[in-house]
Amino acid sequence: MARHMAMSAKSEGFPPPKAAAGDVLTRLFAKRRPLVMGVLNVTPDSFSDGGHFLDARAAIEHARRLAAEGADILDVGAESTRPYGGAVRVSAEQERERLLPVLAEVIKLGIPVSIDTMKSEIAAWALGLGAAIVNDVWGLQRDPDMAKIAAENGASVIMMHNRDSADPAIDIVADVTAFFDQSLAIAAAAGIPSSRIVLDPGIGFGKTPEQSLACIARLDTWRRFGVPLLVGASRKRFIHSVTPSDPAERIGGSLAAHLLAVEKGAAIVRVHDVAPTVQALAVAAAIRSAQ
Ligand code: HH2
Repeated sequence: MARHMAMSAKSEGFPPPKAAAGDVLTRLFAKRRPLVMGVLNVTPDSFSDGGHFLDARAAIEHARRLAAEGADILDVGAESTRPYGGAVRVSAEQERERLLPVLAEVIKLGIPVSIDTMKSEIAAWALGLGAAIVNDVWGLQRDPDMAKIAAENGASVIMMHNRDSADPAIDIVADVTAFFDQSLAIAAAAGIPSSRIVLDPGIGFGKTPEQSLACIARLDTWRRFGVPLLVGASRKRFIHSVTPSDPAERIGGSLAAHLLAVEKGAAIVRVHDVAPTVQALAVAAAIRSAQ
């Protein structure tokens, strides 16, 4: 899109290191600007948009809208991760049933699709349909077959930090770093090349609001891993801790968080509100290149 062209190749964190030819990430990063991943939750209970897109027609329509608004990647999930507790685990069968009428249609839109799942069997099925990326909110550390499935299918993987519960007493940056070390070791052992890896500190997952803020503020710490970083701050509760607001009213906070994340090295932002994010990133890039 024309507005994307205003974005500067000099944006922080670009080009991301070590991408091999042929990988979906390589093709995406050839755009030489931060990427916008649009969220499609085919769930009844997601924290900010649960129930909106459980109907297949509504879900496909929403995916079209995200694409038209400039999403670079569509992240499709059918089990709420419920970062704030109260998650209702769904069986693989239920997850597949929700995805079945939606996923292939979304893939047909021609934009790379990531599958947001904690289950290797769902990942394998989605990759078979043509999804290109596995988004694992447990960083390959929960389902023992996840790394193997990603490796065998030549998929890219988003490895997100997570904890069963928040502990305000810990050094969250050290905890995330140790988790990334472990996830990277699992990926390497399975034969996933670093050109197919994205790391994500998991904003809101097993973190106090203060720890989520710290993960964005200190994002540049994890540049040393030499792989692209993703931040998903969209509508999350830490925004409410700064300015009390319902999830749908957190767009301003989400934009602030994602712009600062990009300044600190995020190569991908995961958002519900694609159009305002694309605009904010384009304006920020135009200002940067006008200096
Ligand atoms: N956040 C959510 C879900 N998946 N994946 C990555 N990589 N990073 C994130 O920050 C992330 C994620 C939570 O947001 P949402 O999908 O809107 O909610 P829910 O999990 O309740 O469906």
